[in-house]
Amino acid sequence: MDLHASTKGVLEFLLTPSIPVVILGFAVVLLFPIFLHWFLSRSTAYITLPSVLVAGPPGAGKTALVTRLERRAPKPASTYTSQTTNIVELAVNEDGTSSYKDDLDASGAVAKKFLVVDTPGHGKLRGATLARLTTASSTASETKIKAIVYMVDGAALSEDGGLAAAASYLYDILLALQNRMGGTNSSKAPPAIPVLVAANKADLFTALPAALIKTQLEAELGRIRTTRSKGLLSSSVGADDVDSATESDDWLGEYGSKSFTFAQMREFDTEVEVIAGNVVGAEGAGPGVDKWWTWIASKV
Ligand SMILES: Nc1nc2c(ncn2[C@@H]2O[C@H](COP(=O)(O)OP(=O)(O)OP(=O)(O)O)[C@@H](O)[C@H]2O)c(=O)[nH]1
Ligand SMILES: [Mg+2]
Repeated sequence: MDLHASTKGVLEFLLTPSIPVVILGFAVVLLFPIFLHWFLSRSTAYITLPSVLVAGPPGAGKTALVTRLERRAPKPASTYTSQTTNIVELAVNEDGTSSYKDDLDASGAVAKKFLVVDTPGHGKLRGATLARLTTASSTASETKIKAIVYMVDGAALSEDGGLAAAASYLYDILLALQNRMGGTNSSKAPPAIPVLVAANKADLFTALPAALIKTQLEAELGRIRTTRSKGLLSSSVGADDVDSATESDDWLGEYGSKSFTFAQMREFDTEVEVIAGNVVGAEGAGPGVDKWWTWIASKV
């Protein structure tokens, strides 16, 4: 009886038009979408795994590397020119010490899962890869790119056009990272994305050592920088018309510096490291992929 009376009281209160009830109704109507948004954005952030972007000119060995890591086998799958992005899920143990050959699922160890994104190297398909870098800055909950592996064919750099092809794509990527750090007007900078230049095919005797690849790439990036800035000047009516802000937007590294070095990217919170290795080749013919794996494992 008592319960009956109290429910009746509550019902009566709710159904009588009164200020508190109207306010309560408005609060529910207004707060529900906000709560729903908070709930949904929280759950998507949870399922987005950290990812590592593998980019580089065609034929560098990106797909070979990704399939070798995915299969945990010494031999990669036979590859062909990639036309689409291929994403694989990999895992490393909590302290990042497990080898890519370890099957963490089988051993039941606690593993950090992450994605490796193999992108096509063809010039016409690079837009999507570069767009991933610029969208990563706009909202934090989107693709969580933790690192970039930029692959080059260490034996093709000395060939005709090999160095130019390797450097021009790298220029675009580094410039995207630089603008991403400098281009935000919010005080909070986006998380830094380090770059590994993976000098591949070290098993071939024509492959250059990592230190030489580093200086050659730096020199070529410096040349590209000069060429592009001259293009900017001559395409405008007069030098005075050049908006200095847009000009420095296209200038990689320390503005006005004579030669480019990867160390200049530190100003934009971007570490660049060059490590040689090889995906295929006989045991002992080269350093293999272990150093690259260790680098990747330390960044995810
Ligand atoms: N000798 C040698 N050859 C390699 C090595 N890694 C990859 N290759 C070969 O290089 C060729 C190109 O490799 P892919 O993995 O298809 O190159 P990619 O970077 O994915 O190229 P795109 O998909 O066109 O951008 C293949 O024939 C590989 O077998 C290596 O470490 N040493
Ligand atoms: Mg490929």
